Amino acid sequence: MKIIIINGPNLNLLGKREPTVYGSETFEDYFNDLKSKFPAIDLSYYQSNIEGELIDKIHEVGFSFDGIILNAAAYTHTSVGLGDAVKSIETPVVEVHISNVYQREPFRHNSYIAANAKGIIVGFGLKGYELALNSF
Ligand code: CA2
Repeated sequence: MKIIIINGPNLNLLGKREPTVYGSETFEDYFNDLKSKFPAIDLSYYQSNIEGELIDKIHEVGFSFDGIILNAAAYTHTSVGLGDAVKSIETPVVEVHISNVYQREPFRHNSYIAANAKGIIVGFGLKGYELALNSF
């Protein structure tokens, strides 16, 4: 089974800034642990701060992979283009957010991804990615 985790803008700072909101573990460390927990899954990881690069990656994997775990970060709340990309592909997408966006500012309550996602996991910290992986 081929699954990719796609992270959006600023998530490259995980573990390096704002530990009270996003925790103190880097995503690279978390990802390596996750890979060793799921040796049977061909798990890859992509991060970009650039909206068009995220769209290109969704197009690239969206007809051949078995699943996409997508944390589009702030673009979740702003990007019609990412929402359209998720709608246009065949691979199921699970939307993940580390924080509980519904406990935060109202602008984080809207998602352009959610309507076309297979499911949504919010507020469980980095563990949300593992929960998403278990859903495929
Ligand atoms: O909770 C999430 O996973 C979010 O997708 C994170 C986004 C935020 O804009 C969404 O509303 C919810 C922000 C990612 C920023 O990541 C940082 C990590 C460490 C330090 C600073 C930013």
